[in-house]
Amino acid sequence: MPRALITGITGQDGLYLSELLLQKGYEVWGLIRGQNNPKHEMVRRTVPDVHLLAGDLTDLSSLMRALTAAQPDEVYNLGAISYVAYSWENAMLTTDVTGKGVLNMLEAVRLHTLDDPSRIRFYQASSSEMFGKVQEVPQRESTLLWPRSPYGVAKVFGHYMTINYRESYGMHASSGILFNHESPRRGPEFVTRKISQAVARIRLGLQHELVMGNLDAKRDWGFAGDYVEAMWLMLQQPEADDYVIASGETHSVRDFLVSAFAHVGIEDWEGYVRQDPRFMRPAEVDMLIGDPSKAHRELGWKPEVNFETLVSMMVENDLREQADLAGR
Ligand code: NAP
Ligand code: F7E
Repeated sequence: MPRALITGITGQDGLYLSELLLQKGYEVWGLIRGQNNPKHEMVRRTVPDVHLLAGDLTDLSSLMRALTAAQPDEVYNLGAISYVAYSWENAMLTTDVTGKGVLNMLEAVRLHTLDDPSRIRFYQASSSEMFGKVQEVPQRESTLLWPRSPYGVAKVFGHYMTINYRESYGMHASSGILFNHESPRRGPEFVTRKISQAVARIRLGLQHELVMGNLDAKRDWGFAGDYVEAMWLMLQQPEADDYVIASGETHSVRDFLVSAFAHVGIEDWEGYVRQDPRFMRPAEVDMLIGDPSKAHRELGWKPEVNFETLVSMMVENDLREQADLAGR
């Protein structure tokens, strides 16, 4: 039975990846931070077969202890401060967790496998935010990186550190450059879930206004359930490498709004939406669109859920969830 250790187990991707690996017959271990993490129970309920370990990406010795306990064949480093807007307000913390946390995890794996550094396969959750002010359209593995936020800068550090450990120590360390991926499990601070929740509440008469930031930003959105499959595929390759994982389509935030409101039969959506500078960013990533052809070719990976299906899935989920919460 192969064994996997996942950091960021309480997050969107951690849950989907745990389910995928359990289905594949893995023994799954998850790292959870804090002395009384409020998401502990949610993880227990959602993926009861996952073994949970205490640890924090900023604490190297906790990562070493986790490796000793889990004895993994594969490590998926998904833990991060991942909310871009928050990263300006907490740039140093973001650097410590999202950037230096990767170095801590790589170093823990290296020290744990001194006999054979390729014994553990390592996945780093890199991000399309690294492309920032895009230097090429569409973005591919070779596109020059130009991050636009403390989060993006921290991810660039983690990305190059992963490549450096692969080149320096012969580690099987891969970096997945994943474009935005969403789901009903997406945190409500991210724009897609903020919209799907608000649209559901407006339809149910529980909310009357949605306050937004920049509606012109464009993103290449996919479904998280499809994207975790790509993480696993990367670690099954004989050689470690870097891969762009994207849908190859781009849509604006406005497109997402139109589609979400249309799903509940509201066409005159503009009457419900107000923009506020509070949600504008000091530096915006205007447009992202990925070229996933290397992943198609070498991993045989293709996403199954398209944009419209993703929007419907999220709005339908929130209609049910919000109705339940309102006791309807
Ligand atoms: P998420 O839902 O925000 O989950 C982040 C996870 O990191 C949570 O489990 C969080 O734990 C954990 N974490 C935060 N600080 C930590 C620390 N100091 N030590 C250990 N764990 C810590 O993110 P996601 O959407 O699942 O994304 C997974 C990874 O992919 C992240 O690295 C993200 O940056 C990256 N990524 C995401 C996307 C996307 O579109 N979703 C795209 C590209 C890359 P708590 O619950 O305790 O806070
Ligand atoms: O913003 C605009 C905002 O916060 C998307 C993370 O998973 O994907 C995610 O980062 C766009 C931006 O995601 C609001 O300005 C407008 O242009 O949903 P988001 P993100 O910043 O793209 C990347 C790939 C990651 O790696 C990150 O971890 O939407 N926008 N109005 C808004 N965004 C938010 N959050 N809230 C608004 O009201």
